[in-house]
Amino acid sequence: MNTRRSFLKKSFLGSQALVWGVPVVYGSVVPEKYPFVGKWLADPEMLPGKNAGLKVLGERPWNIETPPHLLDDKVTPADKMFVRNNGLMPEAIDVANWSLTINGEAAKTTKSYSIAELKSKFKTYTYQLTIECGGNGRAEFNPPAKGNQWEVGAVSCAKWTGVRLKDILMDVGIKDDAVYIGYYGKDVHLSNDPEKVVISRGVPISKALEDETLVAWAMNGEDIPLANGHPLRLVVGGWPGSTSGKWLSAISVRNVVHDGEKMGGDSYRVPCEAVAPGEVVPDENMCIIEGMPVKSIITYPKTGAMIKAGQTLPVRGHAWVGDKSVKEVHVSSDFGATWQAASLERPANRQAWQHFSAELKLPATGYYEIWAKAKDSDGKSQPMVVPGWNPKGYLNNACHRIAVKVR
Ligand SMILES: Nc1nc2c(c(=O)[nH]1)N[C@H]1C(S)=C(S)[C@@H](COP(=O)(O)O)O[C@H]1N2
Ligand SMILES: [Mo]
Repeated sequence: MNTRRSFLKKSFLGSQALVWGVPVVYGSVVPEKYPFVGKWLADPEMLPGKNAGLKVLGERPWNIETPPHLLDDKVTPADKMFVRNNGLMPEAIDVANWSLTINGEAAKTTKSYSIAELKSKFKTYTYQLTIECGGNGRAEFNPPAKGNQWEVGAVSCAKWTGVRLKDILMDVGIKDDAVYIGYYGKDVHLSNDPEKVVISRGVPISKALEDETLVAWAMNGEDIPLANGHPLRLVVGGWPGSTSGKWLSAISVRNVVHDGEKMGGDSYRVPCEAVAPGEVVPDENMCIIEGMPVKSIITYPKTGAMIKAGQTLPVRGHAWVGDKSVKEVHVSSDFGATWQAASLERPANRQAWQHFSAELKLPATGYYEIWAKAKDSDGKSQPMVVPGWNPKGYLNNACHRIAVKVR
């Protein structure tokens, strides 16, 4: 880990000898400030353990999305998990001395726990939990919304192991006026100013007390990857990813709606009532995003696949929805004129995505689009078109479409 980290550091400093984290083979030939053509195209493997096929949207801070065909696993492996950082990852993490402090005006007392204490004091649970960035799908909004231009791959569903936040909060004791929790993490502000908080979001106390809301130290049975929050993170399944605080060091129990960094303004908030695209929305008409809307992705085949004529095409993917469950998934190969029911599996547990699969008959050679559409347990479907424009481009749950060619 240490060598990887000093290696990372060199490339962050923009050393002319390294591009994409590797030496420039003929580097001695070029002048000192030579602007390397490939400079801006970071290599996802510069982050320890990440897959070379991921798409880097930015490297300061790191923002990396997973192309849908790399999300084909039922349980997202560490190397294929997207990364959404708002600041710089903490360095020199000392797991033995890491602590989680519970405080806040609605906590009966202030208490700190080491990771070893969390493990020994409370019962351990493992849940598979969907984490989707609130801005997943932002790239499709028009007028465009500022921010990382996520396509469909800012979503993951790994197996998280830890203790229930509820058990910790019960051990500390919460007052009757507790309405919200807010997290704090150990990442560093882009300005390097230690006084500045990168992000400090939270959820209502009712969500914090759900069985599946975890303080986790492991993912898929191993240490959490550094970029995904090692050594401790909050995991709030089904809500915007921004509520799942990484590098977790404190949780405040609040008697007001948490007012931490990125809880107000346009951050993770959308117009309470629909607005015209591009409209300026007054602050008091903005509402905090809660459970994520129903959505699905096609993870097989890969868009652009060439298929031999006369075969049926297996199609598969996942569907998910914030606090409900997915009831149905349908697929279409004729631009939505007809829809075929996919077979849909039950989730591993609440707030885990559900796998779907179907066999499609594609009658002639030529170009096809495969569309998928999920419906939740309240009867709400994904829209065919990009829904509800909002200033920061959140909550695009439009149907995923891929293209294939039969020849
Ligand atoms: N401390 C901290 N926690 C954080 C963030 C961050 O920048 N710092 N980003 C949030 C956002 S916006 C998302 S979508 C998820 C992404 O989780 P991942 O990077 O593990 O995929 O982490 C959330 N937790
Ligand atoms: Mo996010």
